[in-house]
Amino acid sequence: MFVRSSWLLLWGGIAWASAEPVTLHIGGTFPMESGSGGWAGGEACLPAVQMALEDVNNRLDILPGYVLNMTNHNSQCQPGLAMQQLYDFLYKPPTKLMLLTGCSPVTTVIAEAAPVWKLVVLSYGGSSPALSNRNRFPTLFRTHPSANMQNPTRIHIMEKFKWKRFTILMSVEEVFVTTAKDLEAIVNLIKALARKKGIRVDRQSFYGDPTDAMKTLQRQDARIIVGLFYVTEARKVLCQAYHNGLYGRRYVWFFIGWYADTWYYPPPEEHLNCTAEQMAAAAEYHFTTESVMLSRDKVPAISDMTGMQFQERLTQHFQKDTANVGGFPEAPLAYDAVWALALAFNCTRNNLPPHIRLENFSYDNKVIADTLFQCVKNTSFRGVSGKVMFSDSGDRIARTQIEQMQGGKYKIMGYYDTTTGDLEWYNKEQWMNGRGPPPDSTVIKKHAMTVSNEFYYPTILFSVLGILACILIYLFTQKHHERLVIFQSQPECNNILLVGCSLCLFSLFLIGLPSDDISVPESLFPFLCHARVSILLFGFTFAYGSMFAKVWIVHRMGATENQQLASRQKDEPISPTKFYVIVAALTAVDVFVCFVWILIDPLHLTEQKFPLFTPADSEEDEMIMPVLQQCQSNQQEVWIGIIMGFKCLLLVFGTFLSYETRNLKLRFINDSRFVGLAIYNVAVMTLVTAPVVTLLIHGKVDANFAFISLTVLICTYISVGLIYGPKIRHIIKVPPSADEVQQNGNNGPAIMSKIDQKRYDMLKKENETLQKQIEEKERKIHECRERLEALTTSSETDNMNAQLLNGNNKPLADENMTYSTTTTLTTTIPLIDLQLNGNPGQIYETENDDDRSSTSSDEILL
Ligand code: ABU
Repeated sequence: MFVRSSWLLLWGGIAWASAEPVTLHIGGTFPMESGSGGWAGGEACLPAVQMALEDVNNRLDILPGYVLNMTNHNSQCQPGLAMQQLYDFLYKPPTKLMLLTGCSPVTTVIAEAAPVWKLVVLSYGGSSPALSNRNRFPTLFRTHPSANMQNPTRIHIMEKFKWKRFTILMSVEEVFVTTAKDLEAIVNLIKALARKKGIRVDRQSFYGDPTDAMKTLQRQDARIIVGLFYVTEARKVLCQAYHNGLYGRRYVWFFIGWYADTWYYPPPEEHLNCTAEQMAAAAEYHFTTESVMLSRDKVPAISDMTGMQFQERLTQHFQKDTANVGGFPEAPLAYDAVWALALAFNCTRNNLPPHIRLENFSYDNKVIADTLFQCVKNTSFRGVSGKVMFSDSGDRIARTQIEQMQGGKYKIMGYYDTTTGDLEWYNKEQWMNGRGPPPDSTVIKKHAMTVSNEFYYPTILFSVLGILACILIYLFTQKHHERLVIFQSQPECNNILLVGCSLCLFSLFLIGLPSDDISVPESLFPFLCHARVSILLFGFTFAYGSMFAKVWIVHRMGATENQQLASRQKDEPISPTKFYVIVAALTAVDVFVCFVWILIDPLHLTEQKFPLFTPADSEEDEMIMPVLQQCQSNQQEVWIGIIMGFKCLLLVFGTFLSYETRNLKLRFINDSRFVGLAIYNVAVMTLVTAPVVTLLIHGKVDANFAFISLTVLICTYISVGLIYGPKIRHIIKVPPSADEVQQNGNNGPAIMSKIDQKRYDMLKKENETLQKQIEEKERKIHECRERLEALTTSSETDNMNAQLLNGNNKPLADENMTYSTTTTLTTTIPLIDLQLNGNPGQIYETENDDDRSSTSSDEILL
């Protein structure tokens, strides 16, 4: 049985071998040159197809009894020409069973028309994503992967080098338009999924001449550019890139990877305005992406060759370096396309009904066409380009290879597997100047305009000294609180002044932030804003309010209509509560305004941007944008107006009160004149600083800070100095005992008003005059006494006495009446003051009026 079967098989084989093989005809278009632009892949793909036909025809197990024959045309990658060639295929016998096409524009027109003649089209060189449309191209299959395959790879590389912005520069061909759209769609999808929010893609297109598009790229400051065009246009773009300076350290170009290795050398017939060196310089460090088209597998393909063996065999067809052979990278695809076609024929032959033969195909034979379509669709084999199988849309699935030009040679950087999303990266990339990947756009670095250290630290030093001085003064006055100069100066009120000044000085720490050395996190900025305003505001209110309270009270007492009451009050202690009430009232206004402000229109960080400038010492592509960080409310002007208005009113009113009370002095506000001086100082400084800071030097950080700091420092130092300086000096110079005498005797020069001084001088003068009068009277008395003594001792004494007793006794009685002891007269002196107060001129009038003088003396003595 076995012997009989073997015999029959052998006999059949001999019979088949001896029979004339049936020829199956196919048509092929090959772009042997790129014409006005396109892919000239036929140069290598045609020999590869011929090699495949030869190999298939030599195989006994594939299409036994058949030979494949191909009629081919040079399409020049021109769709119009290809249409004419299609008619040739169709209307010139023999009937073609299938068509092989290369170059997308040609594949597009042929694959769109072929279904009319029930023809299956197999493309070895059509990369256009548009070709994946089954409705438009119902009978198209391709061994060439879609150009879309590179898009996920490109995005992955962008992410790897942290490029968020890139520009597509493309030629207006459907293959590139659809590729660009697919790339944009991926970017939009990424954006939608929020994986990379900032990613942005722009597109520039051109037809034939890229000059204008290149200028636009330059204007747009494009740095990462994905080029989608055929090689002829690629050379034009590169030349323009050279002339427009769009190459070098700051730029990264992505080109299509299937150009020949030396594609950038300008062919003389293209008349490019660039030398080979210029083109090489512009091409350096660009990247390419292309689907892997040659299997590196050691396992032989269906043709019994590995990918490498195929390449070696094909290389022998060319006399020149294969790097310059058009379509050499795609040749494995063309070779595998023939094998796919042969296997599909084989499959169709086996699957046709017995009465229908493959060679009987006609352009209206639906059965053969459908069977052939199904067979191509189900094709699966190991080719020299890798595993060959087709998706539902007729596309080939393949890995992507990434290369970079380094020193004029392409180096493999890695591979990307679209199906798994894995990037195999060899970290061999190089960058101009070796500084890593360039940024995707001019890096604009924000530079916060901060207070310079030269201003900040000295201010802080003086602030600290001021605060320390306030603390020491407080301790000093506490220690000497029993001294009248302190006790009678409303120390509680002065302590509020010290607290206020310390707060004002402390606010300078915050107003100077951020400084060169100290930055403030953005999250803390609102807090800083409110702290600055509140501390300065309350500091001012405490310090100025305490001084204002003093002049206010002095003025009120000085202006009292009942002068007698006022003069009595002048020497009475004043309750500190009065001062507290005034300061508390002013503080309450601040608290209310601050509270409402923070509640309804809080301060927040705003950034005022200033013109960009290029740093002098930077080699990188960066510009500096000065940014002024400000505390801002939506209704800032309103709030500033309310606060400034109130404070200005207080300052002006305080100045007026100080002027009004300049000559008044209360014993228990012994420093009111110094307070007045301090108020003048604060008013002048503040009323000058406020408009200068808000209007003239706004935006000048250092000047602004310097002005505010100087004002605060001068105001606080002078106020504290004026109010405490004399007191400290007095306490140090005058011992406490002398202090008492001075206070009680009312003769302390430091604490006597002008009016008191005048009165004191007048009284002194009057006292002297009275002294003289008394001396004169005593002298007269003395004379009278002497005369009296003399009379009593003489002999005539009796006679005289008789005379006197008879008719002249009145004068003697008067003399006796005016007689008084020395003691009595001396006691009279201080009492003259009282007489002066009642009627100052009286004393002088009574000099020759003994009666009234004695009456007066009697009254005083009583
Ligand atoms: N790899 C060559 C593709 C040519 C084209 O799609 O037109």
